[in-house]
Formats: sequence, structure tokens, C-alpha cells
Amino acid sequence: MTSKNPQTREWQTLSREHHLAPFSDFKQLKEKGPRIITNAKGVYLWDSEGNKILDGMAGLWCVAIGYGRDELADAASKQMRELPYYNLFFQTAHPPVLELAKAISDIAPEGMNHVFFTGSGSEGNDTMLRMVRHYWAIKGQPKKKVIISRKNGYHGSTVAGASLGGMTYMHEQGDLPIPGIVHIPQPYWFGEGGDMSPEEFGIWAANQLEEKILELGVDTVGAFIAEPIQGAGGVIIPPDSYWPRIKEILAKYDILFVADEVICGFGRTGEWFGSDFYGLKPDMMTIAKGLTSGYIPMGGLIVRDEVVEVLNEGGDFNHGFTYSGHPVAAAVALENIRILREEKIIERVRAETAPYLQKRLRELNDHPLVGEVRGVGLLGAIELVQDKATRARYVGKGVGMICRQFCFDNGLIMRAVGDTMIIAPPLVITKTEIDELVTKARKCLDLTLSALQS
Ligand code: PXG
Repeated sequence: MTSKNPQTREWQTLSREHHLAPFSDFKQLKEKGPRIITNAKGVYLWDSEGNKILDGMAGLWCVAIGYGRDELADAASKQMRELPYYNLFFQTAHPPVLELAKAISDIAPEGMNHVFFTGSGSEGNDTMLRMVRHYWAIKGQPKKKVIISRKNGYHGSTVAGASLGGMTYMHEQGDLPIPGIVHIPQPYWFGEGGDMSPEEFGIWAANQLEEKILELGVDTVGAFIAEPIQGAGGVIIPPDSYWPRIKEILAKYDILFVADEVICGFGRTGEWFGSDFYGLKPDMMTIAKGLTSGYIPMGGLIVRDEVVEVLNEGGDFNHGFTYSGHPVAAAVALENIRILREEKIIERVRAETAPYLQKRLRELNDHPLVGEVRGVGLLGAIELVQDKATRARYVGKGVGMICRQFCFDNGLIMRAVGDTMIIAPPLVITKTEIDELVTKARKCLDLTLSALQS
């Protein structure tokens, strides 16, 4: 790539010589050099070559209120001057963390009024695992240790997070999962539904939970964790029959239900939480990303009152992080939630931009490469196939990666998960920007098709 800006090369040299990037092939990245993103505003990014890019992924599913909001920078700066750090370990607290816990309780589902803060979503899920086991031990049922999760779910990259997740390529590195975590099939009809109708498949996939509980014995199962909609797995929206059947199963057996809201939380579906969207009643909800719109790292675990009542009887919970409830992160999160509420951003997603995005995206169904378009709120997925009728994929072509590269080159960030293209733009995206996104997506699908035919 020829470079207009000599600094691009300098930064790429720094990358090659000093940086190990997450989820990357180190050697390949050294050869190619990363694209350098230098600044951002609203839904747009700029790279060091001056290219303007529409960010169809809100960073990494997180920049809910869009880039460049001075209010968050001001909140951080004010808090840094007043109290940049103090811990919450030794029976101390500070105003921002307490006010944030209250603000989250106000928007969380009824009966979920306590929050344990962490530095990330992964740490939130590590906290969950330890809290679930501690909870059952206090109740005199220490054998209820197993957490049931789902194949191709994503719950983070720490040892517990990656174990809870169902990504086999992550398990392969580092001898995961750790004991006590088992996975059931995911409700991915397009990829795995075979000849079943979506509704039949949804029931089948949900029934796998009951079968697993019975196989393991309910006295050994502590919790079931799931994303309301799988994000990193490919924006997998369960058939309508799935969650109602899961709710019936959860009501039958004495296990905890954990909704991982790291992607669905804070408005992505047009409701505050994915659990609100599907009418779920979780005992715990993992949060991160949209909590601070990604402006600063923060995660947490929201816990139902009945669970807290049990934990209250258990003495010390021997768990926490230096940065649990960091005051600067808490101040930024508070300001982010204030903006989401006062500017009625989620209401606008629900009433206006989500229906518009979903309608416009579905227009891509007529494209020869597209096997399915699905979406909810401001989440969308486009399945790339060779044969629309049989849902057969192109084999060995890496179609998703080809399409992703065309997107990058044409000023659009759209992610590829295998041959599934996914989008999750900032919640503040306008209808005009949605038009631009869909126009660019169609152009990149055309370019991908031409590349496959040449
Ligand atoms: N749960 C869910 C549902 C997530 O999506 C995490 C937990 C972990 O959060 P932290 O803050 O520890 O990263 C996530 C994170 C991708 C991708 O490729 C997605 C995530 C992270 C990195 C990459 O889509 N989600």
C-alpha cells in the first residue's frame, strides 16, 4: 500500500517492532501492518491516510452514543482532578460508584438492584462464575457447580470467559474449557437447522438445555448463561420459539439464569437490555461495552435481590479487582447513561432507526450472494451463500474476508464471522447514514460476487 502520510509507515514500524495485537496472527500483521485509526466523530472514523470510514460496528459493539462526545471527556477530566482513584476494598466507597450503581438499578429489570463492578465483560463473567458457586455453597448445595453454556457463544477471553464461551478455536489454545463448564448447541437455524423449520429447530435447541440438566443431574448444575442474541458468534437471533421454551425449562429446575448483556445491553435491541426485549427474568446480567460507550473500560454484574439476600449471609466474598468501580470509569458511565436517557436515544432506536435499518437491510435479500438477512434493533447479519435455496456456502473461498476487505477499501466497517457479515452501528446513526451504510454494503457485495466470478 502506498502511503500519503509518512507517519503511517512510522506507526506501522512501531507496531511491527513492539506491539502484540489481540486476536491477531502476529507474523501476518507484521508483514501487512495495521491500519492506523487516528480520530473519530459521530459514526465516522478517520485513518492516518485521511480516509473517512463509516463505522458499522460501533468500535467493537460498544460506542453507543457515537464518537466525540465532549461531555464524557469532561466527566473523566473532572473526576480525575477530584479523585482519580480509590479502591472499594476496605469498607470504603466513593460517590461516582454509588451513584452509578443506583443509575443502573433504575434501568435494569425489576428486582435487579445491586451491581458488582469489574474492568471488563470477561471479568464480569469470571465474577459470575465465582458468585454462582459461592451462592450455592451458602445455600448448602456446594455440588451445584456446573455452568451450562452454548457452543459458539462468546463470554470473554480470560480463562473463565473463554471456557464459558463456546469458541472451539479459543479452547484449543490453553487447554480450555476448565472443568465444570459444559456446552449445548446454539439456536442458529440458518447454519444448523437442517430440514427443520425455524420454529421446530428453536424448540429442539431449547430442549437441549433440559436434556443436559437431566443428564448432569439438577443437583450439580449451578447456572445457565446465554447472550439474548449471540453477537461475536454471528448475530444469531434465535427462532421465536426458543426463549419461551427456555423460560419454561428454567422455571422447572432450580438453577440460576445469567444473561450476558455485554452486547445486547444499553439499547442495542431498542430496549435497555436484551432481557427486556425477550421478556427474560435473569438472576444475573453481565454488562460492559455500552455501559461507558467504550470511552473507558468498565464492566460489571447486575444481581437479583433474592440472590443478594443469600450472598448477604455468606460472609466475605473473596473476589475483586484493583479497578472494580474505578471512579473515573464510573463518572464516564454515569454521563453516558445520562445522555442515553435525556436524549432518548434508545426510544429513537426503537421507534425510528431500528425499523428503518431492518427494512433497508432486508432489501439486500435480492442479491445473488445473500442467503438470509436477519436483525433486531441495530444488530444485523447478512449470510453469504453460493446457493440461496439450499443455504450452501462457497467452500474454501473465504468469502466473508473478501467482502470485509472490500468494505474497508470502500469506507465501511462491516465485520465478517466466517461467511456471515455483521453490523452493529452506533445507536445514534441517522436514517441518512443508514442509507449510506446499505448502499456501501450492496456495492461491496457486488464487488465480492465479481471477485468470485473472475
Ligand atoms: N460477553 C460478551 C457477550 C461479549 O460480546 C465479552 C463478554 C467480554 O468482554 P470484554 O470486555 O472482556 O472483551 C464480550 C466481548 C468480536 C469480539 O470479535 C467481541 C467481543 C470482544 C472481542 C471481540 O466480535 N465481545
